Amino acid sequence: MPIRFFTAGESHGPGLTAILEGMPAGLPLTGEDINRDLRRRQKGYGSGGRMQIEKDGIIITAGVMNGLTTGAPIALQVQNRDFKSWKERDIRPITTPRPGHADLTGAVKYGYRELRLSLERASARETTMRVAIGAICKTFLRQFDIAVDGYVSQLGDVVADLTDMSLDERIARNEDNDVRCPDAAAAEKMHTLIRQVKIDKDTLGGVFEVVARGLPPGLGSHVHYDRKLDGRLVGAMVSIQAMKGAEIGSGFENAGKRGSQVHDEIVVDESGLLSRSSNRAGGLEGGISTGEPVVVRVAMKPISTMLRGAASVDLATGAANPTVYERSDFCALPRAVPVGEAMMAIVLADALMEKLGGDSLEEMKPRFAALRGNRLDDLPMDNVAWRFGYDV
Ligand code: EPS
Repeated sequence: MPIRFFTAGESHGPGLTAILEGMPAGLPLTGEDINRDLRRRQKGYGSGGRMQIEKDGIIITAGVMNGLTTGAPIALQVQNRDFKSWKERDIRPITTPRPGHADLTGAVKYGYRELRLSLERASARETTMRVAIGAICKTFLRQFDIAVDGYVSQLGDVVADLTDMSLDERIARNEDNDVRCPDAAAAEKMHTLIRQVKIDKDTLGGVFEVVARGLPPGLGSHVHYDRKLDGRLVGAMVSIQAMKGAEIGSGFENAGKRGSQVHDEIVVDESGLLSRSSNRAGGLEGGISTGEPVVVRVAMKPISTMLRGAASVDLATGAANPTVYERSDFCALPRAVPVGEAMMAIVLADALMEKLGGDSLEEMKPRFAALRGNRLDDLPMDNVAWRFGYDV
């Protein structure tokens, strides 16, 4: 894989760190390219108090000189402002695990004698660095006119009506309101639902969609499981904290239909360009991009930290005990959209680099321009009989 990255850091520790390796040399990159998405990740109705404390801003300490990437690993840091209120404090132990969080599973795995040790690293605070790395990958993809965006399509039981809205329109409206939903009427209902859930001391999840436009055909591969772009995208999405499902295009809806109602017909225009009359495959066939927009839908569970508490067991006493509330979000779905975009950008930048090779943007640009496309001219067929030719 051309791209590798690591993140490190605890939710309430001094800060977060990341290293991204594999970016080519010569990519113009500023802190603002990253901060724009960091700000988007901090904005969204349904957040708890933490987002008022943090003001995430990137510090780049390696791999970018004079405004251009050098091809060396890029090192990134973000400070946790909240750390100053934890620094000098004796920290109360947590011994009652929250169902749905990593409290119990982390303690079983690592032998922790205090559950905060799981919480600190399992926290979605870590997504700050995924967004930072994703923003660099988006900057790389923009060099090839590839855009990655997202929006909320369902929050709790409120489903947006997007049937008559083009992808371009959905994306143009994704920042119109504080729940990132392009359907204004649904957005209002979502807002009301979050307000109610706060009163009820409960939490909410939902569904968001991430879309890549401008991706060339031919990225990924059908030849092996770990090179399939659909598998890589779904894996990346469910690796995000609280994501429990992901589908390509209308995957689950397609499952209930007949083949004739599902598959995207291939048509050719007078210039010899092949295209599709629909995109139910979500831009991927055989684990390879088709050239249509890549669409991934992601299901987020409601956050497991609930103000009302949940039935659990105090591991220190062995007695049934409801969970104790730790400050958290009521609904983080709108803020998860930039995180999903980031993971998609990372996977697609990786797949594009795999296809192009090269160590600098200068080398990659002409290779991109020469890629085979969806044109009859690009696809000469021999149309003659042949043999397998194996000597067995
Ligand atoms: C989180 C709990 C909350 C969220 C946090 C994720 O943090 P705190 O307990 O400090 O209020 O706000 O998200 C972030 C800090 C962030 O930057 O997104 C959790 O338990 O996952």
